[in-house]
Amino acid sequence: MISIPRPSRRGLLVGGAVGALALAATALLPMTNAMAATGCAVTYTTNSWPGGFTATVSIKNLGDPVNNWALGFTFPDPGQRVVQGWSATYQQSGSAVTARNLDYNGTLATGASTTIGFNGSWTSANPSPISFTLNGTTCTGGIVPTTPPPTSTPPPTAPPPTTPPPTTPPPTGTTPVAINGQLRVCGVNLCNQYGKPIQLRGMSTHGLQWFAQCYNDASLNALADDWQADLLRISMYVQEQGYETNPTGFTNQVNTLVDKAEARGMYALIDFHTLTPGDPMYNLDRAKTFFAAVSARNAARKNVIYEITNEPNGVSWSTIRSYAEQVIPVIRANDPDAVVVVGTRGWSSLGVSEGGNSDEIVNNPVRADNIMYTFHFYAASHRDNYRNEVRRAAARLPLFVTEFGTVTYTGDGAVDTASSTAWLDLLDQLKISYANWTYSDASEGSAAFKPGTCSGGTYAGTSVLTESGNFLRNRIRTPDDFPTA
Ligand code: IDC
Repeated sequence: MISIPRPSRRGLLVGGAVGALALAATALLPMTNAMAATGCAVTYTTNSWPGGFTATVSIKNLGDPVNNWALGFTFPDPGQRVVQGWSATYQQSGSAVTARNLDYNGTLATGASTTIGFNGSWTSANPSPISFTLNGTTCTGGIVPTTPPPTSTPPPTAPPPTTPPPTTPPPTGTTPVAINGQLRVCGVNLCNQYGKPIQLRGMSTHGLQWFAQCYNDASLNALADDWQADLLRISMYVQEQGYETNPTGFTNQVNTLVDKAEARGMYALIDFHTLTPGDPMYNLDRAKTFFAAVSARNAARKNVIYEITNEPNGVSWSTIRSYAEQVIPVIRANDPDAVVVVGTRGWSSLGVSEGGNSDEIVNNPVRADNIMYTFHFYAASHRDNYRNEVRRAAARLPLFVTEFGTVTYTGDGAVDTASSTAWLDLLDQLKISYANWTYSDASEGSAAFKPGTCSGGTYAGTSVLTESGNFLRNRIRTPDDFPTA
């Protein structure tokens, strides 16, 4: 099928023993994959700032067509790490990195290229790798490390995610999950099955231990159909009469709501709602047990996102990070492709409420891919300085507003319409997904329904809504922007 000689084969022949052996074998036997000729060229470009960098890696296949590939390279400096990748899955062991194709870019014809990338961190120096392998064969077709000297400031924005060609047939349904399918993080965005950045807009339950009566078929129909919501956050408190008092019962309750969301085409964000105590390590064993159960049970579902700790407080970022690095593998073992959201310091304020900022995360990110970081705000309490930090962080970290209120951080008080509008305009502009606290009839300003609503049967329309509920329904039911090509 492939004629000899051709430039790619010549490239291969100078490539060394493995390629030469493979080619010799093809002269005697019919071509099979096991003896396919191999060869590759890699371009590695970085954009670097103190402590961090973005790498763009272009891979060209100079050998026979491949259906799956693994790109290997070694960082020259021991302080270099892959933090967050896109268009491939990354594994790092010591300084050795392996990037493996995703479904859409696994097939590389002879002469075809694909581009992948990642955000990285470095400590003392950030030299480019000097050698790459494709499916085990050293790439001799040219390595072009083009690394300009570090600049003094990070780039203003993260690189655009690469946009894979659609490999999925057009959606047959019109619900958020039917259109977007399995989500994944690409660059700093949440992307759909077409690799396009999207924003999910939805509501958070109140504590399931108190407001279970608010989550039934009628109320979830209203959320999906009348509100046109994309997302249900399922807030399972751990303390305050929550999970710790009945692990099996609360796990089942969460799973039932995952199913109700799925049946209506909504994403389900499973919130392990830690609050007091603020140290997530207090609940580490419970978190492992809970997430092992829900990730095994929901592995095949495309609508599940895991939020592993709600609002860490009074605890260092390095402790939160260590918690995340122990809980994420438990989820990945069962559900390897699901997005995981990690809480941040100071009640998920990116550190701001405890005097810090997002640099602590950028400089010391969680060592896992396909993750996002949590930001929470209450519009009447948190204003410009918080918005400025979100604007700054969003260029460098994938953010998810898993909870926010239109009122003060107590969950009560008057709706601050001006600040809430400024916040949601910013989140829309940055395509940051959000869930509002709360889809409940609690007697507090943050609740969407008037007290007593959940003892009746009507949830749709505006007559049952509070001022906060009306505001959110108006924001959420505007048309979504879910690109499919
Ligand atoms: C509040 C509830 C309130 C409850 C309290 C303690 O609105 O009814 O008594 O928790 O459980 C958060 C938390 C969230 C809080 C919310 C408002 O994630 O649990 O809910 N809030 O105070 N962080 C900032 C504000």
